[in-house]
Amino acid sequence: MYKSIETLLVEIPTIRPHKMAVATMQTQTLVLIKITTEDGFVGWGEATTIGGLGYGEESPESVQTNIDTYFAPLLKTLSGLNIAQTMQIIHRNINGNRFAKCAIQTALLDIQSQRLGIPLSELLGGRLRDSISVLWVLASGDTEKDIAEAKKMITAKRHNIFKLKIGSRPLEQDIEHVLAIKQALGSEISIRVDVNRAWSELTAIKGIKMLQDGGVDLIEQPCAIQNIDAMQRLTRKFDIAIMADESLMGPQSAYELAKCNAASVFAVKVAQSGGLIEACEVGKLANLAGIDLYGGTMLEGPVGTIASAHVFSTFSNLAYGTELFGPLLLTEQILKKPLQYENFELKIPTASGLGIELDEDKIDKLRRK
Ligand code: MUC
Ligand code: MG
Repeated sequence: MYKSIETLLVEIPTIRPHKMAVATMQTQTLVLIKITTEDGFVGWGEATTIGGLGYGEESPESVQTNIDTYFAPLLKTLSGLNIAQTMQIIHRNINGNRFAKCAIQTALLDIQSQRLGIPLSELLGGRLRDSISVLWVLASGDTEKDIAEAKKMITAKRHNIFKLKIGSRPLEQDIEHVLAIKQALGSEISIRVDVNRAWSELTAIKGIKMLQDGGVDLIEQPCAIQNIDAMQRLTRKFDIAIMADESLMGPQSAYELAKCNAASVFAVKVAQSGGLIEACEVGKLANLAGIDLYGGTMLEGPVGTIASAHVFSTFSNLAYGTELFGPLLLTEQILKKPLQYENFELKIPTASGLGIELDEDKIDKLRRK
């Protein structure tokens, strides 16, 4: 049934350095998987991460090695099974590796929805919207450059919500930077910050107080991944939204976080969740627990971005929008027709499957040989 299972590492420079507490990116390495079936269907998936091993537990190289060595041979023995049965056997045989599992599941869902002639969102229960709002991340590291970048985005109707990456500088400098941007853009523009787990609880208490008073709307992952107790205390202490990102690693951790009220918003990421179906489960769990949702990114290229968009289109509550801007941070496009960003939103394709067409010549030029 599966004729070939290929993995590709595609190197694309970013439009500017992207500075985060965990890494500074100048290039993104897209991790793509292409599955071709004997009867001529081609499905794509993506397992891109950020900063090598700086962000997640899987690196581009480890995903490629693990898919080529373990996943692909196993998958080739599983012909005739549906996606649920296939993923169950994969889970029984392979521990961890959420990013790789997500990429494989995405490609299988792409194939199945093409086979059925429906957009992938319909296989996940059905979309509630045809487009989703997308914010932009200001991370040049320079306050004036960030303000100019934001103003350009607002004028072009590309983005009107901004997330600022902080945590790598002393607290006072970070706060000054954020509040200067908030003041320059005005009260209408929503400003959020992502600390990428850089603060201790005490620093977080000081920082969040100042940011809340300055009109910032949301604090993302202030403390360490495992420090759920601190997240819980901060969520209780402040009115401002506290969002779990790195701490949220799929349905089980969504349950743990929800159970102890350790966040008021969840940043759902398909790869961190371990798959598109699991990301939907996280969304459902958040709904039941009264936690708001935000559509996160691992700064994927167009495959992971549009797969995420299909998932987020099914969420009944997407109160904080999404950050699906990954392809816009890259200097090269790898689709025959680029994703449609307009009026501050990303359009979700209506064609079957993921609804995108890869430019394989371009990919071949950019891939690591
Ligand atoms: C993160 O921590 O949210 C998402 C957008 C961005 O700039 O970095 C990522 C990771
Ligand atoms: Mg984050």
